[in-house]
Amino acid sequence: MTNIQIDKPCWDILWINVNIATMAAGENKAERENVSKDDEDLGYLDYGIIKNAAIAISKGKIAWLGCMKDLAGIQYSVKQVIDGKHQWLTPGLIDCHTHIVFGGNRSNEFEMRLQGKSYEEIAKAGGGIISTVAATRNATYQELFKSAKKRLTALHNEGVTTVEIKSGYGLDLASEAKMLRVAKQLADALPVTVKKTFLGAHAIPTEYQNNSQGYIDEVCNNMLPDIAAKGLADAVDVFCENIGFTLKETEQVFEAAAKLNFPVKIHAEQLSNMKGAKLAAKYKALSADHLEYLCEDGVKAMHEANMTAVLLPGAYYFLRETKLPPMELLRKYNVPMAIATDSNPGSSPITSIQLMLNMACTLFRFTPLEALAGVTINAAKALGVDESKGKLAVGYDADIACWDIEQPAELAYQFGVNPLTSLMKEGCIVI
Ligand code: DI6
Ligand code: FE
Repeated sequence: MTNIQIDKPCWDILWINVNIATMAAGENKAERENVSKDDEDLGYLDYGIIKNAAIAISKGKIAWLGCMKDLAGIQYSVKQVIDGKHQWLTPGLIDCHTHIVFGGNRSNEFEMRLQGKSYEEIAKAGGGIISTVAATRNATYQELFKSAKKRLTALHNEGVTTVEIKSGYGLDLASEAKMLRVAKQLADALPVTVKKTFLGAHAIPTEYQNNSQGYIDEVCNNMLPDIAAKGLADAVDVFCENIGFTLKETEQVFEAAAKLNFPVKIHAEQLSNMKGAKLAAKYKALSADHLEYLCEDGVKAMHEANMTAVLLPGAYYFLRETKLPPMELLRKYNVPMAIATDSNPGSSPITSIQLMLNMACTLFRFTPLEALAGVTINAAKALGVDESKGKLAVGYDADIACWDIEQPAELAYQFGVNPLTSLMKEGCIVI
Protein backbone atom coordinates (compact mmCIF):
# COMPACT_ATOMS: atom_id res chain seq x y z
CA MET A 1 0.00 0.00 0.00
CA THR A 2 2.71 2.56 1.04
CA ASN A 3 4.70 2.18 -2.28
CA ILE A 4 1.72 2.98 -4.56
CA GLN A 5 0.96 6.10 -2.46
CA ILE A 6 4.55 7.41 -2.77
CA ASP A 7 4.86 6.79 -6.51
CA LYS A 8 1.49 8.24 -7.50
CA PRO A 9 2.06 11.97 -8.05
CA CYS A 10 -0.69 14.45 -7.18
CA TRP A 11 -0.47 17.37 -9.58
CA ASP A 12 -2.29 20.69 -9.36
CA ILE A 13 -2.47 21.32 -13.13
CA LEU A 14 -1.75 19.22 -16.21
CA TRP A 15 -1.44 20.74 -19.68
CA ILE A 16 -2.12 18.12 -22.39
CA ASN A 17 -1.95 18.12 -26.21
CA VAL A 18 0.66 20.86 -26.44
CA ASN A 19 3.92 21.42 -28.31
CA ILE A 20 6.64 22.65 -25.98
CA ALA A 21 9.76 24.72 -26.66
CA THR A 22 11.50 24.01 -23.34
CA MET A 23 14.64 26.06 -24.23
CA ALA A 24 16.38 23.35 -22.27
CA ALA A 25 18.47 22.08 -25.17
CA GLY A 26 19.20 18.34 -25.15
CA GLU A 27 18.02 17.81 -21.52
CA ASN A 28 14.86 15.86 -22.27
CA LYS A 29 15.14 12.19 -23.22
CA ALA A 30 11.70 12.41 -24.81
CA GLU A 31 12.81 15.35 -26.94
CA ARG A 32 15.75 13.53 -28.46
CA GLU A 33 13.56 10.52 -29.40
CA ASN A 34 10.89 12.79 -30.79
CA VAL A 35 12.93 14.77 -33.30
CA SER A 36 12.80 13.97 -37.01
CA LYS A 37 15.87 14.52 -39.24
CA ASP A 38 14.30 17.66 -40.73
CA ASP A 39 13.62 19.09 -37.26
CA GLU A 40 17.21 18.34 -36.31
CA ASP A 41 18.47 20.27 -39.35
CA LEU A 42 16.31 23.18 -38.28
CA GLY A 43 18.14 23.11 -34.92
CA TYR A 44 14.98 22.12 -33.12
CA LEU A 45 17.17 20.39 -30.64
CA ASP A 46 18.22 23.82 -29.40
CA TYR A 47 14.64 24.91 -28.84
CA GLY A 48 14.36 21.73 -26.76
CA ILE A 49 11.14 20.84 -28.55
CA ILE A 50 8.72 18.15 -27.40
CA LYS A 51 5.80 17.74 -29.78
CA ASN A 52 2.43 16.32 -28.78
CA ALA A 53 3.45 16.73 -25.15
CA ALA A 54 2.15 17.31 -21.66
CA ILE A 55 3.47 19.26 -18.67
CA ALA A 56 2.47 18.87 -15.02
CA ILE A 57 2.63 21.53 -12.31
CA SER A 58 2.70 21.08 -8.57
CA LYS A 59 3.06 23.86 -5.93
CA GLY A 60 3.99 26.43 -8.59
CA LYS A 61 6.84 24.33 -10.00
CA ILE A 62 7.15 22.03 -13.02
CA ALA A 63 6.78 18.48 -11.72
CA TRP A 64 6.86 16.49 -14.97
CA LEU A 65 7.03 17.08 -18.73
CA GLY A 66 7.24 14.71 -21.68
CA CYS A 67 5.36 13.13 -24.59
CA MET A 68 1.65 12.33 -24.32
CA LYS A 69 2.53 8.69 -25.00
CA ASP A 70 4.81 8.60 -21.91
CA LEU A 71 2.05 10.17 -19.81
CA ALA A 72 -0.17 7.16 -20.57
CA GLY A 73 2.24 5.01 -18.55
CA ILE A 74 1.99 7.08 -15.38
CA GLN A 75 -0.58 6.73 -12.60
CA TYR A 76 -1.30 10.23 -11.31
CA SER A 77 -4.05 12.36 -9.81
CA VAL A 78 -4.60 15.92 -10.92
CA LYS A 79 -6.88 18.77 -9.85
CA GLN A 80 -7.18 20.56 -13.22
CA VAL A 81 -6.45 19.49 -16.81
CA ILE A 82 -5.91 22.11 -19.52
CA ASP A 83 -6.26 20.91 -23.12
CA GLY A 84 -3.78 23.03 -25.07
CA LYS A 85 -5.33 21.99 -28.41
CA HIS A 86 -1.87 21.67 -30.00
CA GLN A 87 -0.83 25.23 -29.22
CA TRP A 88 2.79 26.01 -28.29
CA LEU A 89 4.18 26.51 -24.78
CA THR A 90 7.40 28.39 -24.03
CA PRO A 91 8.95 29.67 -20.82
CA GLY A 92 7.39 32.96 -19.67
CA LEU A 93 9.33 35.80 -21.30
CA ILE A 94 11.92 37.83 -19.38
CA ASP A 95 12.69 41.53 -20.05
CA CYS A 96 16.09 41.78 -18.36
CA HIS A 97 16.79 45.53 -18.89
CA THR A 98 14.22 48.29 -18.36
CA HIS A 99 13.92 51.79 -16.91
CA ILE A 100 10.11 51.80 -16.76
CA VAL A 101 9.77 53.88 -13.58
CA PHE A 102 10.07 57.58 -14.45
CA GLY A 103 8.13 60.85 -14.62
CA GLY A 104 7.09 62.74 -17.74
CA ASN A 105 8.14 61.82 -21.29
CA ARG A 106 10.61 63.17 -23.81
CA SER A 107 8.60 63.29 -27.04
CA ASN A 108 9.77 66.92 -27.43
CA GLU A 109 13.36 65.75 -27.65
CA PHE A 110 12.37 63.09 -30.18
CA GLU A 111 11.13 65.96 -32.30
CA MET A 112 14.37 67.95 -31.69
CA ARG A 113 16.49 65.00 -32.78
CA LEU A 114 14.48 64.68 -35.99
CA GLN A 115 15.17 68.34 -36.52
CA GLY A 116 18.88 67.42 -36.47
CA LYS A 117 20.04 67.71 -32.85
CA SER A 118 22.21 64.78 -31.62
CA TYR A 119 21.61 62.81 -28.39
CA GLU A 120 24.78 64.28 -26.87
CA GLU A 121 23.84 67.89 -27.82
CA ILE A 122 20.44 67.50 -26.19
CA ALA A 123 22.05 65.96 -23.07
CA LYS A 124 24.57 68.84 -22.91
CA ALA A 125 21.69 71.39 -23.23
CA GLY A 126 20.10 70.10 -20.02
CA GLY A 127 17.79 67.73 -21.86
CA GLY A 128 18.26 64.02 -21.82
CA ILE A 129 18.40 62.10 -18.59
CA ILE A 130 18.48 65.30 -16.48
CA SER A 131 15.07 66.45 -17.73
CA THR A 132 13.56 63.11 -16.75
CA VAL A 133 15.26 63.43 -13.37
CA ALA A 134 13.43 66.71 -12.75
CA ALA A 135 10.10 65.17 -13.80
CA THR A 136 10.69 62.08 -11.64
CA ARG A 137 11.68 64.08 -8.56
CA ASN A 138 8.55 66.23 -8.94
CA ALA A 139 6.24 63.26 -9.50
CA THR A 140 4.36 61.79 -6.53
CA TYR A 141 4.85 58.14 -5.60
CA GLN A 142 1.34 57.40 -6.93
CA GLU A 143 2.00 59.13 -10.26
CA LEU A 144 5.22 57.13 -10.74
CA PHE A 145 3.43 53.91 -9.78
CA LYS A 146 0.49 54.53 -12.13
CA SER A 147 2.56 55.30 -15.23
CA ALA A 148 5.01 52.43 -14.56
CA LYS A 149 2.14 49.99 -14.03
CA LYS A 150 0.78 50.90 -17.49
CA ARG A 151 4.15 50.11 -19.05
CA LEU A 152 4.58 46.85 -17.14
CA THR A 153 1.04 45.78 -18.08
CA ALA A 154 1.94 46.23 -21.76
CA LEU A 155 4.98 43.97 -21.32
CA HIS A 156 2.96 41.43 -19.31
CA ASN A 157 0.25 41.24 -21.99
CA GLU A 158 2.95 40.19 -24.44
CA GLY A 159 4.05 37.25 -22.28
CA VAL A 160 6.51 38.80 -19.78
CA THR A 161 6.54 37.03 -16.38
CA THR A 162 9.90 38.42 -15.09
CA VAL A 163 11.23 41.97 -15.52
CA GLU A 164 14.28 43.93 -14.38
CA ILE A 165 13.60 47.52 -13.35
CA LYS A 166 16.38 50.07 -12.78
CA SER A 167 16.35 53.25 -10.76
CA GLY A 168 18.51 56.09 -12.10
CA TYR A 169 16.12 59.02 -12.59
CA GLY A 170 16.21 60.19 -8.98
CA LEU A 171 19.95 60.75 -8.45
CA ASP A 172 19.49 61.54 -4.78
CA LEU A 173 18.85 59.00 -2.03
CA ALA A 174 15.17 59.83 -1.41
CA SER A 175 14.20 59.81 -5.09
CA GLU A 176 16.22 56.69 -5.94
CA ALA A 177 14.58 54.89 -2.99
CA LYS A 178 11.17 56.14 -4.16
CA MET A 179 11.76 54.60 -7.61
CA LEU A 180 12.90 51.27 -6.14
CA ARG A 181 9.86 51.15 -3.82
CA VAL A 182 7.59 51.70 -6.83
CA ALA A 183 9.35 48.79 -8.58
CA LYS A 184 8.85 46.64 -5.47
CA GLN A 185 5.12 47.46 -5.28
CA LEU A 186 4.68 46.64 -8.97
CA ALA A 187 5.55 43.04 -8.11
CA ASP A 188 2.57 42.99 -5.72
CA ALA A 189 0.26 44.70 -8.20
CA LEU A 190 0.97 42.43 -11.19
CA PRO A 191 1.84 38.70 -11.42
CA VAL A 192 5.38 39.51 -12.56
CA THR A 193 8.68 38.79 -10.78
CA VAL A 194 10.58 42.10 -10.47
CA LYS A 195 14.38 42.25 -10.11
CA LYS A 196 15.40 45.73 -8.93
CA THR A 197 18.67 47.37 -9.95
CA PHE A 198 20.16 50.51 -8.36
CA LEU A 199 21.47 52.82 -11.10
CA GLY A 200 22.33 55.93 -9.08
CA ALA A 201 25.41 56.24 -11.35
CA HIS A 202 23.24 57.02 -14.40
CA ALA A 203 24.04 60.73 -14.75
CA ILE A 204 25.40 63.62 -12.69
CA PRO A 205 22.56 65.57 -11.03
CA THR A 206 22.54 69.37 -11.47
CA GLU A 207 23.49 69.88 -7.81
CA TYR A 208 26.77 68.11 -8.55
CA GLN A 209 27.45 69.72 -11.93
CA ASN A 210 31.19 69.57 -12.80
CA ASN A 211 31.76 67.52 -9.64
CA SER A 212 31.17 63.93 -10.76
CA GLN A 213 33.71 62.63 -8.21
CA GLY A 214 31.73 64.29 -5.41
CA TYR A 215 28.56 62.66 -6.70
CA ILE A 216 30.20 59.23 -7.01
CA ASP A 217 31.37 59.55 -3.38
CA GLU A 218 27.74 60.29 -2.42
CA VAL A 219 26.58 57.22 -4.39
CA CYS A 220 29.19 54.94 -2.79
CA ASN A 221 29.33 56.26 0.79
CA ASN A 222 25.72 57.29 1.40
CA MET A 223 23.20 55.97 -1.14
CA LEU A 224 24.45 52.38 -1.63
CA PRO A 225 24.78 51.48 2.09
CA ASP A 226 21.27 52.86 2.72
CA ILE A 227 19.73 51.04 -0.27
CA ALA A 228 21.46 47.84 0.90
CA ALA A 229 20.30 48.25 4.51
CA LYS A 230 16.70 48.69 3.34
CA GLY A 231 16.93 45.73 0.92
CA LEU A 232 15.63 47.90 -1.92
CA ALA A 233 17.83 46.50 -4.71
CA ASP A 234 19.06 43.14 -6.05
CA ALA A 235 21.97 44.48 -8.14
CA VAL A 236 23.95 47.64 -8.99
CA ASP A 237 24.50 49.14 -12.46
CA VAL A 238 26.61 52.03 -13.86
CA PHE A 239 26.39 54.04 -17.11
CA CYS A 240 30.04 53.92 -18.19
CA GLU A 241 30.26 56.32 -21.11
CA ASN A 242 31.64 59.73 -22.12
CA ILE A 243 28.27 61.34 -21.16
CA GLY A 244 28.03 59.05 -18.12
CA PHE A 245 30.87 58.01 -15.77
CA THR A 246 34.55 57.22 -16.28
CA LEU A 247 36.17 53.80 -15.83
CA LYS A 248 37.70 54.97 -12.53
CA GLU A 249 34.33 56.19 -11.21
CA THR A 250 32.65 52.99 -12.42
CA GLU A 251 35.26 50.90 -10.58
CA GLN A 252 34.68 52.90 -7.40
CA VAL A 253 30.97 52.00 -7.55
CA PHE A 254 31.76 48.34 -8.29
CA GLU A 255 34.11 48.22 -5.30
CA ALA A 256 31.41 49.67 -3.02
CA ALA A 257 28.81 47.29 -4.45
CA ALA A 258 31.08 44.26 -3.96
CA LYS A 259 31.62 45.22 -0.30
CA LEU A 260 27.80 45.11 0.11
CA ASN A 261 27.56 41.78 -1.77
CA PHE A 262 25.64 43.29 -4.66
CA PRO A 263 26.10 41.64 -8.07
CA VAL A 264 26.92 44.28 -10.70
CA LYS A 265 25.90 45.13 -14.26
CA ILE A 266 27.12 47.82 -16.65
CA HIS A 267 25.87 49.99 -19.49
CA ALA A 268 29.01 49.64 -21.62
CA GLU A 269 30.38 50.52 -25.06
CA GLN A 270 27.05 52.08 -26.10
CA LEU A 271 28.45 55.22 -27.77
CA SER A 272 32.24 54.55 -27.66
CA ASN A 273 34.76 51.91 -26.59
CA MET A 274 35.71 52.79 -22.99
CA LYS A 275 36.53 49.15 -22.13
CA GLY A 276 33.73 49.11 -19.55
CA ALA A 277 32.83 45.47 -20.28
CA LYS A 278 36.42 44.42 -19.55
CA LEU A 279 36.30 46.25 -16.22
CA ALA A 280 32.95 44.60 -15.40
CA ALA A 281 34.50 41.19 -16.16
CA LYS A 282 37.05 41.87 -13.41
CA TYR A 283 34.08 42.08 -11.00
CA LYS A 284 32.36 39.00 -12.46
CA ALA A 285 29.41 41.15 -13.48
CA LEU A 286 26.12 39.45 -14.35
CA SER A 287 25.97 41.29 -17.67
CA ALA A 288 27.25 44.10 -19.85
CA ASP A 289 24.52 45.87 -21.82
CA HIS A 290 24.35 47.78 -25.15
CA LEU A 291 27.87 46.86 -26.50
CA GLU A 292 27.69 48.45 -29.98
CA TYR A 293 31.36 49.53 -29.65
CA LEU A 294 32.60 46.37 -27.91
CA CYS A 295 35.83 44.86 -29.30
CA GLU A 296 37.41 41.37 -29.20
CA ASP A 297 39.35 41.71 -25.92
CA GLY A 298 36.14 42.84 -24.22
CA VAL A 299 34.27 39.85 -25.64
CA LYS A 300 37.06 37.53 -24.50
CA ALA A 301 36.99 38.98 -20.98
CA MET A 302 33.18 38.56 -20.82
CA HIS A 303 33.52 34.91 -21.87
CA GLU A 304 36.16 34.23 -19.21
CA ALA A 305 33.97 35.90 -16.57
CA ASN A 306 30.92 33.87 -17.66
CA MET A 307 29.00 37.12 -18.30
CA THR A 308 25.93 37.62 -20.45
CA ALA A 309 25.77 40.21 -23.25
CA VAL A 310 22.46 42.10 -23.17
CA LEU A 311 21.81 43.64 -26.59
CA LEU A 312 19.22 46.39 -26.93
CA PRO A 313 17.83 46.67 -30.49
CA GLY A 314 15.21 49.24 -29.45
CA ALA A 315 17.84 51.82 -28.40
CA TYR A 316 19.92 50.99 -31.51
CA TYR A 317 16.83 51.62 -33.67
CA PHE A 318 15.56 54.70 -31.78
CA LEU A 319 18.96 56.40 -31.68
CA ARG A 320 19.40 55.47 -35.37
CA GLU A 321 22.75 53.97 -34.45
CA THR A 322 24.70 52.38 -37.32
CA LYS A 323 27.44 50.51 -35.43
CA LEU A 324 26.25 46.92 -34.82
CA PRO A 325 27.25 45.04 -31.67
CA PRO A 326 29.87 42.29 -32.47
CA MET A 327 27.44 39.34 -32.76
CA GLU A 328 29.95 37.15 -34.63
CA LEU A 329 32.58 37.59 -31.89
CA LEU A 330 29.99 36.91 -29.18
CA ARG A 331 29.01 33.70 -30.98
CA LYS A 332 32.71 32.77 -31.53
CA TYR A 333 33.44 33.11 -27.79
CA ASN A 334 30.11 31.53 -26.77
CA VAL A 335 29.00 34.59 -24.78
CA PRO A 336 25.24 34.14 -24.12
CA MET A 337 23.27 36.90 -25.85
CA ALA A 338 20.12 38.29 -24.23
CA ILE A 339 17.66 40.80 -25.68
CA ALA A 340 15.66 43.43 -23.80
CA THR A 341 13.50 46.52 -24.40
CA ASP A 342 15.71 49.00 -22.45
CA SER A 343 12.34 50.71 -22.05
CA ASN A 344 13.18 54.33 -21.12
CA PRO A 345 11.93 57.79 -22.16
CA GLY A 346 15.11 58.92 -23.88
CA SER A 347 16.67 56.24 -26.04
CA SER A 348 14.07 53.44 -26.18
CA PRO A 349 10.46 54.49 -25.39
CA ILE A 350 9.33 50.94 -26.29
CA THR A 351 7.32 48.49 -24.16
CA SER A 352 7.01 45.61 -26.65
CA ILE A 353 9.15 42.52 -26.05
CA GLN A 354 7.67 40.94 -29.19
CA LEU A 355 8.96 43.87 -31.27
CA MET A 356 12.41 43.24 -29.72
CA LEU A 357 12.26 39.61 -30.86
CA ASN A 358 11.71 40.81 -34.41
CA MET A 359 14.29 43.60 -34.25
CA ALA A 360 16.90 41.20 -32.86
CA CYS A 361 16.50 39.25 -36.10
CA THR A 362 15.96 42.08 -38.59
CA LEU A 363 18.51 44.56 -37.17
CA PHE A 364 21.02 42.31 -35.36
CA ARG A 365 20.72 39.20 -37.64
CA PHE A 366 19.85 36.92 -34.73
CA THR A 367 18.24 33.61 -35.68
CA PRO A 368 14.68 33.27 -34.30
CA LEU A 369 16.09 30.62 -31.93
CA GLU A 370 18.74 33.05 -30.63
CA ALA A 371 16.06 35.72 -30.24
CA LEU A 372 13.80 33.42 -28.16
CA ALA A 373 16.81 32.30 -26.08
CA GLY A 374 17.55 36.02 -25.62
CA VAL A 375 14.27 36.62 -23.78
CA THR A 376 14.21 33.31 -21.90
CA ILE A 377 17.26 31.32 -20.78
CA ASN A 378 19.93 34.00 -21.52
CA ALA A 379 17.80 36.79 -20.03
CA ALA A 380 17.43 34.66 -16.88
CA LYS A 381 21.21 34.35 -16.78
CA ALA A 382 21.64 38.14 -17.08
CA LEU A 383 19.53 38.46 -13.91
CA GLY A 384 21.12 35.55 -12.04
CA VAL A 385 17.81 33.61 -11.94
CA ASP A 386 18.67 30.85 -14.44
CA GLU A 387 18.42 28.20 -11.74
CA SER A 388 14.64 28.73 -11.49
CA LYS A 389 13.50 30.65 -14.60
CA GLY A 390 13.98 30.90 -18.33
CA LYS A 391 13.36 27.27 -19.34
CA LEU A 392 10.74 24.57 -18.87
CA ALA A 393 12.36 21.80 -16.86
CA VAL A 394 11.45 19.80 -13.75
CA GLY A 395 11.96 21.91 -10.61
CA TYR A 396 11.75 25.24 -12.47
CA ASP A 397 9.07 27.84 -11.72
CA ALA A 398 5.93 27.17 -13.74
CA ASP A 399 6.13 30.49 -15.65
CA ILE A 400 4.60 29.36 -18.94
CA ALA A 401 3.37 31.25 -22.01
CA CYS A 402 0.85 29.65 -24.41
CA TRP A 403 0.89 30.81 -28.03
CA ASP A 404 -1.42 30.36 -31.01
CA ILE A 405 1.44 29.74 -33.49
CA GLU A 406 2.48 27.00 -35.93
CA GLN A 407 6.17 27.05 -34.96
CA PRO A 408 8.40 28.95 -32.48
CA ALA A 409 10.05 31.09 -35.19
CA GLU A 410 6.70 32.87 -35.60
CA LEU A 411 7.33 34.72 -32.32
CA ALA A 412 10.18 36.68 -33.97
CA TYR A 413 8.75 36.62 -37.49
CA GLN A 414 5.65 38.74 -37.06
CA PHE A 415 4.58 41.45 -34.69
CA GLY A 416 1.37 43.41 -34.18
CA VAL A 417 -0.96 40.43 -33.86
CA ASN A 418 -0.29 39.24 -30.32
CA PRO A 419 -0.35 35.38 -30.46
CA LEU A 420 -0.34 35.00 -26.65
CA THR A 421 -3.50 33.06 -25.64
CA SER A 422 -2.73 32.41 -21.97
CA LEU A 423 0.00 32.98 -19.40
CA MET A 424 0.83 31.07 -16.23
CA LYS A 425 2.82 32.54 -13.35
CA GLU A 426 4.24 30.05 -10.82
CA GLY A 427 1.41 27.65 -11.58
CA CYS A 428 -1.46 30.17 -11.67
CA ILE A 429 -3.18 31.16 -14.89
CA VAL A 430 -2.89 34.98 -14.94
CA ILE A 431 -3.90 35.79 -18.53
N1 DI6 B 1 21.84 54.56 -21.88
C1 DI6 B 1 20.70 54.80 -22.51
O1 DI6 B 1 20.49 54.67 -23.67
C2 DI6 B 1 19.72 55.23 -21.50
N2 DI6 B 1 20.48 55.19 -20.32
C3 DI6 B 1 21.69 54.80 -20.59
O2 DI6 B 1 22.54 54.61 -19.75
C4 DI6 B 1 19.19 56.58 -21.82
C5 DI6 B 1 18.36 57.12 -20.75
C6 DI6 B 1 17.66 58.43 -21.10
O3 DI6 B 1 18.04 59.06 -22.07
O4 DI6 B 1 16.73 58.74 -20.35
FE1 FE C 1 19.48 51.09 -20.23
